[in-house]
Amino acid sequence: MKVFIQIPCLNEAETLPLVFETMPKKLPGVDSVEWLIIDDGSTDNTIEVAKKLGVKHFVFHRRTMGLARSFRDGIDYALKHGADIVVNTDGDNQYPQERIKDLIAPIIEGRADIVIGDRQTASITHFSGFKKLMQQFGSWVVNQAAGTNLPDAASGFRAYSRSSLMKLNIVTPFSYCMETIIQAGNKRLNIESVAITTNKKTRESRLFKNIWQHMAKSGQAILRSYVMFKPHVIFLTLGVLFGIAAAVPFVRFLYFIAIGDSDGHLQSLIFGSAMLVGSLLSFALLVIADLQKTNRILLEDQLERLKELQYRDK
Ligand SMILES: Nc1nc2c(ncn2[C@@H]2O[C@H](COP(=O)(O)OP(=O)(O)O)[C@@H](O)[C@H]2O)c(=O)[nH]1
Ligand SMILES: [Mg+2]
Repeated sequence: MKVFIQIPCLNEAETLPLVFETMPKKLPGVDSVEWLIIDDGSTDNTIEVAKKLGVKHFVFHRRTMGLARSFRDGIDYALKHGADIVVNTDGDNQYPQERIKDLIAPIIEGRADIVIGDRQTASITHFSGFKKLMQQFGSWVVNQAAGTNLPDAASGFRAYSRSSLMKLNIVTPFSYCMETIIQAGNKRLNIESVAITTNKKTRESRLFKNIWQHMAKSGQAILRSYVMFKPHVIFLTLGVLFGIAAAVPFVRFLYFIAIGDSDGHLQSLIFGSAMLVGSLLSFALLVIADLQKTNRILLEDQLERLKELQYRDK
């Protein structure tokens, strides 16, 4: 059993030593623990610091390519080097590395495919009330899309089994956290949560300037996942709403004709027609999205087989 612990880093020279203070060298039930840094074009001495701390595995990006891409490249490296489990933690010492043993336990015991460290956001003191509310709402939306019941969908502190990584494909450039849950849920992987307490904040988030940007980007990622995995939720709802908005003025128009008041009321007819077009378009999009979904499933099946071949005997 080989575990890779990966840390995506963008200029983390200052906080990496803190992270490695609690980084496990050995784990119960594991033969070898490997540390992997994905350097996303750092301009400080992250790499030298990591080497001094004993890191042997690196993935380098000459230019910053973003967190999702870094995550993907880290996974690729780990699978190529025979990882049975990949753990992800952050370079800002936000997560308690000493709890990695609890993250991997459900996978080793064969109960779970993915384990997520639940930050218990309701009790984080440096989160504002609004941020806590939004975290809960975001998790709820993700759970709806994934058919899961996870308390903390945005946590990056996670363990993935090798087989789950063969099935997951990250396509959004940005928020892979929500996307992986929605994909995993729809692919019927078993996701568990482990309650953790986060460490003291070392610095502001570099991924988001403020909570609004965070919400906009997360919203985008969630919406895209919905269109991919649950297109009927969006297009059927839109189609029905537009349909109702069309029916009401049409009925009104017919009613006036029926009572002999055929004078005008053209506005109802025009508005109703526009709504009807909207409704028909939504249903047409639903058919297209459904066909695309079939294509995606076939493609993903191929990809999984390809990965199994590519990483075989590794
Ligand atoms: N690869 C990559 N990693 C990043 C980037 N921005 C932040 N990170 C890393 O992602 C992790 C989380 O970043 P952080 O700023 O703490 O965001 P938070 O999750 O909102 O707290 C850290 O390990 C960072 O080094 C980026 O643009 N590219
Ligand atoms: Mg952080």
